[in-house]
Amino acid sequence: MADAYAPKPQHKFTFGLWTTANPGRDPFGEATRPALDPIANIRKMAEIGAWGFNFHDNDLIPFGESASERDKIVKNAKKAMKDTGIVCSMATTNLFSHPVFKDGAFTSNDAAVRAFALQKTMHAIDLGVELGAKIYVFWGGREGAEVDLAKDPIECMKRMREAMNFLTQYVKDQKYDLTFALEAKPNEPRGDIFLATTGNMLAFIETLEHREMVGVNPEYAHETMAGLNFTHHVAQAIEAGKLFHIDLNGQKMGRFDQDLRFGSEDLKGTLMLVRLIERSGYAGPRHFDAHAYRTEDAEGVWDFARGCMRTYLVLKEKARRIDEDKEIAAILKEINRGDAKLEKLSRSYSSENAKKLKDAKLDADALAGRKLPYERLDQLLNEVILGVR
Ligand code: GCO
Ligand code: MN
Ligand code: MN
Repeated sequence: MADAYAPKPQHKFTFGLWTTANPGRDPFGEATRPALDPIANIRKMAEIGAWGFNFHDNDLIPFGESASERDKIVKNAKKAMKDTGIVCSMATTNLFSHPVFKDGAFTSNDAAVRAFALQKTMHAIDLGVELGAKIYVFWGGREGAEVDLAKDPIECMKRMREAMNFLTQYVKDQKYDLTFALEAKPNEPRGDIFLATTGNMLAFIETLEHREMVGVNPEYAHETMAGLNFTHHVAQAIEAGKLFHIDLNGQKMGRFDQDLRFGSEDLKGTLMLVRLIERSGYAGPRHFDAHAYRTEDAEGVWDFARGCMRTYLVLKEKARRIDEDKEIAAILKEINRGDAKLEKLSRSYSSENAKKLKDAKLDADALAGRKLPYERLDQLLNEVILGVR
């Protein structure tokens, strides 16, 4: 569809190799689609207008593959990139599929498993950098517990910190141009996952040795599973200068991790998210971490992928309309009431300001009576979404 909503590399859309290669397997049923070769996957992403692809080490190189086979696959990936212009924007480690990680990776109670996780991650970082990745994501799917007695949660925080300090130093030593983005999730596959929300991650990052190299990779589905407002979490990350990457998808609140097509649920919330991202100056990838319904066949996967990008661009256009709407602007102006005299006193502390503020005449009843026309505001927003405004 070559119209105003056709995705182009400049939009910086990316997909994980695991997203479009998802074969439709779930805990109750086998795959419903054939396996997709990673090189064909990369080429197809480029063809439909994606700017980049992301991958877990084992999405590209099967676990335990020989060095010569690894080099062959890397060569083919580089050729696909050269032929199509697609870039590798992010890489990550699969620290969840192999049974060795059944009780965690960096937070495992077993020192040898923790060492193996570091070793695997260093190799995967080398691979990501070789393909040009500038961002490295950490999603600790197995870093959690079902039996709290078995895992000391304070010790697990310390182990996680040790791993991050070790790996940031490794990146510095290698002189790699790479930053880390930590991705939170409340549960699944573990009963509870440590560092459950983006807010937890932001606090944890401040305790790291090379915190300037580490930001977050919030995912729409993950905060939504926990019943939280995803846009607010992204906003906090932006304000802290820590939005390094983002995982976009769709999710019904409070359910299992559904990883639905972007915009397939909560269009209004999703629009607020796109508006936030676009107004923030965030220049990183718009990554879709989602997959096609299990009911789709191999071809339907690409309807899913096209749908994610198209919906993003439509919502971006809707966001522009909202910001150009005169009635909406008038209401926003009305409710954002400045007061130069009072703000001079309240915006920064001095003993003199404090004293003046304590004596200031502020009529709470009069303030409470000020108009806040949110019914009208939200209706206008709905009408933009519904396409009648
Ligand atoms: C999930 C996660 C993963 C990660 C991916 C990259 O819930 O399965 O979102 O898809 O994003 O492993 O680290
Ligand atoms: Mn997810
Ligand atoms: Mn994700």
